Amino acid sequence: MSPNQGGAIGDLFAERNEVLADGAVLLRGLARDDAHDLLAALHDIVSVAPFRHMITPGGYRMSVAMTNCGTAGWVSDKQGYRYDAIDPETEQPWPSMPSLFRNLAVRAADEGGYSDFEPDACLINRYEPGARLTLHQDKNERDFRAPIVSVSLGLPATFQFGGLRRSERPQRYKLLSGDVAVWGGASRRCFHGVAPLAKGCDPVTGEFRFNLTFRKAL
Ligand code: MD3
Ligand code: FE
Repeated sequence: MSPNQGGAIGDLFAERNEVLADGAVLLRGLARDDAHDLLAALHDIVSVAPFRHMITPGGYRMSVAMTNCGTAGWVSDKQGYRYDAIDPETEQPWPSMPSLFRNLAVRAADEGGYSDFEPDACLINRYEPGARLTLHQDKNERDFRAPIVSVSLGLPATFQFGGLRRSERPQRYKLLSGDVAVWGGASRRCFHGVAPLAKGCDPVTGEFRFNLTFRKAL
């Protein structure tokens, strides 16, 4: 079902959902009840593939710490950005994607109007106070027809959602723990970023914000 075809209150496309742009929907609180279980699964992943601060091609250390699960993981170093089946730190494959993760991503894509989403990559971002992601486009994936599903956990963040040019002033959205966004269609190539995280304490994640982004990378 397309997000634009919501009918009466209580319809499949719940009232809490918000269309952000052509192809982009925010499913507020979709993962709220799963927060504890998602974090437990995340701890298992991190025990195999620890968080690390990657280096950008320009030589800067990213303020956001990252790891991955799934067949493909997003990596950055002085050579550039790419997806790799092997974790460069452990020289082992990334941990497999837990079914709890996959099922949530597929359900969210479905609710956002994208059936048959087959994510093979899950990038896990960890924000501490002050950490941010400057405006960028996601363009390392092979096929832009598949959407990206993002799940926010823990401390709130201000998400910046711009247009197809960096110069367009972004809209700002507050993302809370359990919020899930689906980005596809025309919104897939939009510039976006995350403002520096404010200090706080979340009952599940403590002093961090985590973001899971599910992609079909290969
Ligand atoms: C809009 N992560 O890892 S996810 C990223 O909260 C990234 O950690 C952010 O951007 C985070 O690349 C935001 C939301 C998101 C993801 C992909 C998009 C928004 C998007 C692609 C196109 C447009
Ligand atoms: Fe991104």
